[in-house]
Amino acid sequence: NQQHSAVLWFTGLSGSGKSTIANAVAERLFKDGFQTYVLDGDNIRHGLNKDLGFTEEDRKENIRRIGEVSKLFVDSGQFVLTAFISPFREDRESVRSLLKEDEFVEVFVDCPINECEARDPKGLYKKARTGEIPHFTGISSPYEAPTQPEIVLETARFSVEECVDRLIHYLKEKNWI
Ligand code: GGZ
Repeated sequence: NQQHSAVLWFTGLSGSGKSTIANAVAERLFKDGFQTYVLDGDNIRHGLNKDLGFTEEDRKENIRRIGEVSKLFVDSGQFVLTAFISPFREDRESVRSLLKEDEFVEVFVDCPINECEARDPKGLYKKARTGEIPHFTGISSPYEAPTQPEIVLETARFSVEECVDRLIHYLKEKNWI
């Protein structure tokens, strides 16, 4: 009696709420007895990908490796939630193509840049504006919004709890949980 396994691939600007929502969803799934794992900057960019920065080339490689790691987690029977900006459509589609159709859920964490910049929890937008941080997503580096995401979460309009509920509802509708 195996659980469904899939990647919930969060994409969105810095400060949009990807990690917050991914961790809250993971907690809900875990409490309900599902195997889950969250991949984010803390456990990937500080370890496996610590050789990578934020040039276009490095971001592509970052996402490629995360895609491969995600596939391993899916093969091991878990829900894996990834929280990376993943700014390039082509890279996200490459990850999608590594997996089966019902194993990849693109979750667009949609938040206007002015709202992300107003939140600026780590002061990074401020540093991006002064040029202290180069090629910062949304300021001096592009973000390509998904065109056909499975789910859109508008975090400037809905609370974290509402966004979590939305995603849980999606998984229930699919009969995966
Ligand atoms: C964007 C940057 C940058 C630049 C450092 N551009 O809000 P955070 O801090 O915690 O999340 C951002 C994180 C982005 O790493 P990702 O691995 O998600 O990016 S990508 O998918 O594009 O490879 C931000 C911080 O790292 N950060 N410099 N220049 N975000």
